[in-house]
Amino acid sequence: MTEAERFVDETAKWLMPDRIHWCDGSEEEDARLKAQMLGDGTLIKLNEKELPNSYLHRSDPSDVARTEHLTFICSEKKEDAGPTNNWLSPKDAKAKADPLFRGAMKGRTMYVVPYVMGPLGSPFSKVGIEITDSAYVVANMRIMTRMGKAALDQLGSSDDFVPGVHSIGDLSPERRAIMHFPETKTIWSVGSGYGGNALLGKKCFALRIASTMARDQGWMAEHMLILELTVPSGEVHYITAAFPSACGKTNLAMLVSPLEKQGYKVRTVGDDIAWLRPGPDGRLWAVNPEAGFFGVVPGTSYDTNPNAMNTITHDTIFTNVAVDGNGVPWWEGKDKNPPAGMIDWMGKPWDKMGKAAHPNSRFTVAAAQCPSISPKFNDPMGVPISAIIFGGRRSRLAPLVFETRDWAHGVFAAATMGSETTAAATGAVGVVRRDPMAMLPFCGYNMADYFGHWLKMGTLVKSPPKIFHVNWFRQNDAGKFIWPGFGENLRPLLWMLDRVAGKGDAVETAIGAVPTKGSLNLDGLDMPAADLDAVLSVDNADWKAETPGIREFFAKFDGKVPKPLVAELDNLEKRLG
Ligand code: GTP
Ligand code: SPV
Ligand code: MN
Repeated sequence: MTEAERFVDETAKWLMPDRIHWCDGSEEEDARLKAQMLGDGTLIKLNEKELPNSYLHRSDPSDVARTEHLTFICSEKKEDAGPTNNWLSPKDAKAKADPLFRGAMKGRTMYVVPYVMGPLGSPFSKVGIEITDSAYVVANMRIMTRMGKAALDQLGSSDDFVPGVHSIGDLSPERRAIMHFPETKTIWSVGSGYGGNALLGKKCFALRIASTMARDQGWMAEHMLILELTVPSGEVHYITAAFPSACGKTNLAMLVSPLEKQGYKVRTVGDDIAWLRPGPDGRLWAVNPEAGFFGVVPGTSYDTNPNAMNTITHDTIFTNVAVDGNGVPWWEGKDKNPPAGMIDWMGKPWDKMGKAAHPNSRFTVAAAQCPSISPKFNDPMGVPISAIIFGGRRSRLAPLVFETRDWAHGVFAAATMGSETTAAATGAVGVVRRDPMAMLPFCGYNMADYFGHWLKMGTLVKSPPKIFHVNWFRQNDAGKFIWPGFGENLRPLLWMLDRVAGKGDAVETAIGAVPTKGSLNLDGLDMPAADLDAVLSVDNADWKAETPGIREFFAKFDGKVPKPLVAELDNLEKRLG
C-alpha cells in the first residue's frame, strides 16, 4: 500500500462515505460530474451558444467568501502562529474537528483529488491530495491545478504530498473551520464549499503550508501575480506584484498595453500566487503554482480587462453572478445596460435594490484559455524577476508609485502596508488594516519570523530585485479614482524598469523616490496636470498620522519584529520630522 492509499483508507474510515472515487482528471470524468451537478442543481447551464460548456454555481448565501475568523493555524506553540493568526493546538483542533468530520460523508461520494502545484515535472512543483465530498470542488480543482493522473504519475510511490481533507459538512458557519497543521503539512477544512476555504491547493497549500516549507527551505510563497513585459529593444522583464485580495492582481497581470505600437507588450504568467527562489545566476526566480484563474467578476469588462473577458467566453464556471433570461451571465461593471428579467446571484428575480452579482462573485477558468498567457507559463524553471511591487487600496495617503531605498526599506514598506478591506473575505468592507505583503490572511506562521525570512532572502539572492509600492485607488474629494488604472498601469511599470536600469528621474520624499512628472511615459494619456500632481503627492502630515498605527502593529509581536525593520520605522519618523 502506498502512503496515498493509506491516507485515503484512513480518511474513509473516519468520514464513512458510501463511495470512493479516485479522480483521473479526464474529460469524460469532468463531463460525468457536470451532468450529475446539472441533475442535482449544483450547476446551472449557461447559454451554450454564447458561452459553450459554461456553468453557473450559486453557493449557499452564507458561504460566499473566505472566512478569516474561522481559519486556524494549528501549531504546537501559539507563538509559532503569531498574533495575526487564529491559533488552536493540534490537540484542540482535532477535538473540535472530529465531530464535524466523523461520518460526514455518509450517503455521499468521497472524491480523491491528486493535484500538482507548479508546472508538471518542475523541480519546484509539489503534490497535494485533496479528499472532498464536493463535485464542484473537483471541477474547480481540475481547472485550478494539474489534477488527476498526471499528479499521481508525478507522485509515484513517494509519500511526499500534502494531505487535505475537505467536507462541505452542512455549510453552516457555526460548524465551519479551515485548519492548517504546518508541523505535519496537513489541511482540514469543513463547512464551506467556497473558493479559498475549499479549493485546498490555493491559499491553504500554496500559501499557508507552502510559506512554512519556504521558511525552512530558503524560498518564498507569496500572494503575487507574475507579469511579463517586453520593451521595444526586445528585452523581456518579469515583475511580481502583491496586492491584497480584490485589489487588482488579476487585472494588472492581464493588462493590455496602451503602448503596444511602440513595442511595449505585456503577457501573463500568474495572477494570484508566486513561488520564488534564488536562481543559480544570483537572481530571484518565480513560478506560478496554479493552472487557472479564480478571478473577481464584478468590474470585469471589455474596457477594464479585455483579456479576462476573452478568457471567460467558454469552458468557464461562474460562481454567484446574475443571469439574464437567455442564460447569459451579468454583473455590476460588465456594461451599463443590465438586461431585463434578470435573476440575481441568490436565484431570485433581481429587484435592482441590491447587487445583481455578489461583490465576490468569481470565474474559474484555465490559464491556457487566456489570450495573454505567457509562453513561459509552463516553464519548469519559471522566470527571473526584475522588480517586486507591493500595493493596496488607499483612497488617501499612498502615491501612485514610489521606489524604496534598498531591500530592507522595501521589506519595511511591504511589512507595514495598509489597505482597505474588500468583499473577498467576510466582514466589514473599506476599513484600513495593516496587510503585510498582502499575506495577513495567508501566512502560515508568526509574521515577525516571516519578516525575518524576507530580510534573509535579500542576502541569499546576490542581486535582489528593487522593491516598489503602488496605489491605483487614490480618490479626489468627490470620491472618484484620480488615476485611470487598468491598462494605464503600464506607465508606472515602465518607470520602474527605467529605475532598475539606473535611469528615470525621481524626487526623494520621506517614504521613498517618487517619479518626476516628466519621467512617466504618458504618451496618449490625456490627464489633467493637477490630477497627476495629486496622484504623485506625498503629504508628510498624513504619513505622520500613519506611523503610530505601524508602531502599534509592531508592538503586537512582543519584541519579535526584526531590529532592521524597527530601525526603518525610526528613520521614517525622523525623515517625516
Ligand atoms: P483576488 O483574486 O481576490 O486576490 O483579487 P485581485 O487582487 O486579483 O483583484 P482583481 O484584479 O480581480 O481586481 C479587484 C477589483 O478591483 C475588480 O473589481 C477590478 O475591476 C478592480 N480594479 C483592478 N485594477 C484596478 C485599477 O487599476 N483601478 C481601479 N479603479 N480598479 C481596479
Ligand atoms: C483571495 O481572496 O485572495 C482570492 C480568492 O484569490 S480565494 O480563492 O477565495 O482566496
Ligand atoms: Mn488572491
